[in-house]
Amino acid sequence: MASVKKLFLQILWCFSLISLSSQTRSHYSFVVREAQYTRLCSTKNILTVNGNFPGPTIKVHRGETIFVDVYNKGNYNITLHWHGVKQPRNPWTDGPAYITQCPIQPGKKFRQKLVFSFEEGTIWWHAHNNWIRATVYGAIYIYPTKNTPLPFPKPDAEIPIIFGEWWLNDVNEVFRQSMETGAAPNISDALTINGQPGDLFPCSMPETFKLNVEQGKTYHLRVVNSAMNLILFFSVSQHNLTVVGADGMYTKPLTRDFICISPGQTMDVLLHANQEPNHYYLAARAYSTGVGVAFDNTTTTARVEYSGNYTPPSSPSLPSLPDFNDTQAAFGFITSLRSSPTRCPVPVPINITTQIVTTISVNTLPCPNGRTCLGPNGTIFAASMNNISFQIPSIDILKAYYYHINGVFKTGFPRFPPFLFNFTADSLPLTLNIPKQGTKVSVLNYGATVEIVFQGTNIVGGIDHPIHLHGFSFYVVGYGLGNFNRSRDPMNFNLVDPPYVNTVIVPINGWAAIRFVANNPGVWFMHCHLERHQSWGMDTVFIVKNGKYSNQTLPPPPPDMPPC
Ligand SMILES: *[C@@H]1O[C@H](CO)[C@@H](O)[C@H](O)[C@H]1NC(C)=O
Ligand SMILES: *[C@@H]1O[C@H](CO)[C@@H](O)[C@H](O)[C@H]1NC(C)=O
Ligand SMILES: *[C@@H]1O[C@H](CO)[C@@H](O)[C@H](O)[C@H]1NC(C)=O
Ligand SMILES: *[C@@H]1O[C@H](CO)[C@@H](O)[C@H](O)[C@H]1NC(C)=O
Ligand SMILES: *[C@@H]1O[C@H](CO)[C@@H](O)[C@H](O)[C@H]1NC(C)=O
Ligand SMILES: *[C@@H]1O[C@H](CO)[C@@H](O)[C@H](O)[C@H]1NC(C)=O
Ligand SMILES: *[C@@H]1O[C@H](CO)[C@@H](O)[C@H](O)[C@H]1NC(C)=O
Ligand SMILES: *[C@@H]1O[C@H](CO)[C@@H](O)[C@H](O)[C@H]1NC(C)=O
Ligand SMILES: *[C@@H]1O[C@H](CO)[C@@H](O)[C@H](O)[C@H]1NC(C)=O
Ligand SMILES: *[C@@H]1O[C@H](CO)[C@@H](O)[C@H](O)[C@H]1NC(C)=O
Ligand SMILES: *[C@@H]1O[C@H](CO)[C@@H](O)[C@H](O)[C@H]1NC(C)=O
Ligand SMILES: [Cu+2]
Repeated sequence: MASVKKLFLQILWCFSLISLSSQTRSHYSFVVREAQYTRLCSTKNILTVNGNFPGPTIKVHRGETIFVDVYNKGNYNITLHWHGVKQPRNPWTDGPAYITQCPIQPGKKFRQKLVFSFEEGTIWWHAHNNWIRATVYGAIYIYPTKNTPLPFPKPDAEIPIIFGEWWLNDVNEVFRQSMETGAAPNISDALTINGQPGDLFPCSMPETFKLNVEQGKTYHLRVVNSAMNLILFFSVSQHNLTVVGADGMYTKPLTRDFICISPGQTMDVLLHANQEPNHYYLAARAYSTGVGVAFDNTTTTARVEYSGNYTPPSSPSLPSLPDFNDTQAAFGFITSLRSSPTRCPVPVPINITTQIVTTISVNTLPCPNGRTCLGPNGTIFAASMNNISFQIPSIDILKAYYYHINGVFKTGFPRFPPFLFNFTADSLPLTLNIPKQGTKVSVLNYGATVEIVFQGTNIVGGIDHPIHLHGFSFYVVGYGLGNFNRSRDPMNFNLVDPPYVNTVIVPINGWAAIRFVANNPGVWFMHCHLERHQSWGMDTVFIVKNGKYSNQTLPPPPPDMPPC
């Protein structure tokens, strides 16, 4: 009898384990294919994963390793990137095309391993070649390890808030056309929340995303900015937002009435439903500072709808958002984010072995003979880091590095700007506009402590740039306006509780400084997450050499790496 009871209890225990972990999975199938979607009264085919837009949510616990089988059943080359997953010793399935892999061609398949380590909270995944990511993206939820509590009161429910951009025309055609003409790509026709533009757009009201809330409860918003080219402000009418995580790392709680988030950034945000039962708008629109730079100036909305007996207004009030060019509002928020460094895998690096200062610039290239170019003054738009406009090679850099294939890339990315001038002067000589072109990488020793200062410039035109690094999170130790001054600015660095993130917004007319430990061997892309700047060459690559021990060494590639 006792043993039967024990068996029964054991079975019960197994079931409870299953139900606890049933929301997470260790294997996913992602089928990339076209599907028909209607937005703004017009229907078109877009690339999706499993027919969903946004794509499926990956749910894991901290520290797990999972596999995603990616089938390409569309008509385009594709690669998928797991944004914010550090992938220790596993650049092979990181995803950026021609950096760590050749694309998965139509009809082909690639099994991608996702190695989660210290990430917790919310990150995301997206396509990483050309402009495919415009419709191919989704969220990644990372729960704490079993039996570890959250560092904030357990929310009553979790809700994705995934921002995107929608083009009425085929977005791949928008990209192709801009590459052909050298002009800036056409701006989007709508911003979206979870794929929906919201009530302010024609034909959109019935499908507007709704957050159904109960007064007194707390909601965990898993916020992802997967827009292509826009930093965003967002806010909920008459409610505060409390940020408790950013880029897959919990932060000290930060309560504000609006949030500023760039493409590539993710945030865990608590919304307390503490107002009168009613309908309220959640809204987002652009933060865009480039003088004369066209941008999608529309507002996307979702509705927060309280349960209860009341008559909702026919149109709830919109939250007030900062002006589109309010840098003070944006950076007032951005510079208030703080980590709890005890949660982070490495302390803030104090002794720096590798110092890098790089300009980040928009540029122009002369129009080749016989072509008509539609960039400024008949040129072609380009962009650069330290005056090198990155050229994507035709074999991936990781393969070339691992198998010693010559001629794919060059080492010696400059550690300092090749030419010093007043980077943030109001107007600069046109002779500075034209960058060099090349595929230059920085080689780092294993364990190097690296500091990078990103210096914005006003060449062609200044704007804020969200810079994203693959393979690492980094501490943002400082921001400033004007030209970075080595003898003055480091004295004000925050080496106590700087945010630990994977994307940093470099302010217009200013700079930002980051620090990280190069403890992840492999090939790692770094680029502006405004997609047009990435396409124009505001990119570079780090190669981190192997360390002494076998656990600090790049393993061989998986057997099914896509060929070029
Ligand atoms: C881009 O915009 C231009 C000007 O409005 C228009 O002529 C062109 O057709 C657009 N291209 C695409 C791909 O939408
Ligand atoms: C938002 O937070 C501010 C500052 O903490 C507080 O004064 C205000 O009452 C809060 N508003 C709401 C709606 O909770
Ligand atoms: C953006 O749109 C608003 C409202 O439609 C308008 O008042 C404002 O002038 C626009 N701003 C820019 C920079 O286009
Ligand atoms: C923002 O743009 C408006 C014009 O729309 C301009 O009047 C204002 O000076 C700008 N503000 C900043 C901080 O650049
Ligand atoms: C930094 O270097 C100094 C001098 O070499 C050394 O005394 C100190 O312990 C180092 N600090 C860290 C955190 O490694
Ligand atoms: C650089 O240009 C800015 C904007 O014109 C000006 O305010 C600043 O004084 C200049 N800095 C130097 C070092 O010349
Ligand atoms: C970049 O390099 C080109 C070619 O050497 C040069 O003409 C240009 O002035 C440089 N620009 C900057 C900002 O260093
Ligand atoms: C285009 O030409 C005008 C007139 O020479 C100049 O003021 C402007 O800076 C140029 N723009 C670019 C991006 O070359
Ligand atoms: C850098 O800062 C130092 C110390 O404040 C100052 O003496 C120096 O003039 C500054 N350099 C520039 C180029 O502004
Ligand atoms: C790797 O092995 C070395 C030596 O056994 C050990 O000190 C280190 O902590 C291990 N882990 C990593 C990530 O280097
Ligand atoms: C797809 O990728 C393959 C392998 O790199 C390449 O040869 C081919 O040109 C690509 N196709 C397109 C349409 O870009
Ligand atoms: Cu940029």
